[in-house]
Amino acid sequence: MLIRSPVDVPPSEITPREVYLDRRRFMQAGAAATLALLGGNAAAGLLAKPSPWSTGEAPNSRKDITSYNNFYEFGTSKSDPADSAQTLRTAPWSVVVEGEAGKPRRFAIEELLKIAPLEERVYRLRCVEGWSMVIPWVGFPLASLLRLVEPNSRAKFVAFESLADPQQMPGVKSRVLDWPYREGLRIDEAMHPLTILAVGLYGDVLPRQNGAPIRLVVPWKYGFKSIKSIVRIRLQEAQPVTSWSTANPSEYGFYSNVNPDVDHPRWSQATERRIGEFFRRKTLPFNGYAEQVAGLYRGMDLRRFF
Ligand SMILES: Nc1nc2c(c(=O)[nH]1)N[C@H]1C(S)=C(S)[C@@H](COP(=O)(O)O)O[C@H]1N2
Ligand SMILES: [Mo]
Repeated sequence: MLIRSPVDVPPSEITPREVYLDRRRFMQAGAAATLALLGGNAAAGLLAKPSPWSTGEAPNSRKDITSYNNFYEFGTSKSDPADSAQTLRTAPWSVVVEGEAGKPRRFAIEELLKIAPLEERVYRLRCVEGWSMVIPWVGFPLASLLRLVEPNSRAKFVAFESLADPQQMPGVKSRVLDWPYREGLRIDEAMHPLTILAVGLYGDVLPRQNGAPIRLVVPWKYGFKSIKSIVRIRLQEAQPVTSWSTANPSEYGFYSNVNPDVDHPRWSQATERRIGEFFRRKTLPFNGYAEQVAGLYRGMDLRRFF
């Protein structure tokens, strides 16, 4: 057997040790996550690289993040999702990516976990109700998935749908919203590097109440844009119909960018209460992400396009 000594190997063929170890750890993490998803509950670490897009702010506790939730498919009170979502079957799971694309197809969750290296993104989340949290998500850019299906020139918007199974989701039997939960983004918002699909938080697979096994996170918009437990993503020419603007068009617009200057008709949006804190703090334009995203809306009247 011929064994090449290191000096014979051209430098371009040598994988730096760090990169190699990293790659191996990512593969192991992917396998562990798949097992956890298949097994339903097993706690398994999701290895994620820290991302430069993270805020330096201290995250909320795992307890806060997993016990104070909005997920109306499981009821409308903050404790309902943690209590009732444990019946959600997260495996098998797949997401259809269809519409105005050259290569539309269905992706199994196992494939989605491998689309791009997983990153830890510590993001602020501002709910339209006036509270906020800081959450250490694990995910990857939505753009990485969309590029795989090759959007065509008619793909101006992206529509998203959650699972709506009354067998697993008791809230779907009620009429609070028109199911399935629907959301949408303009294509440039969807392709923005801050927009991620989250598959975990605090280094573990996503708890069911937070939208397992895969949910959207758009940190500069009100929390309701960050749709949970996604089963369908459609590229389309028309602006998508969304659950909240259908339920109440004067209160919830399509854009829903966090904006302290545009009040909700029934309450001010100027301040927020960070869960775990006592005093309210000022809400920042675009939830503090103005530097990164304000350019997407240049020339638009943000009172009209709220
Ligand atoms: N499918 C679905 N997605 C949803 C919701 C919902 O009721 N159903 N609630 C939204 C709202 S109002 C908020 S504030 C966030 C909350 O996410 P979290 O519970 O993980 O903090 O999820 C959003 N995504
Ligand atoms: Mo929300």
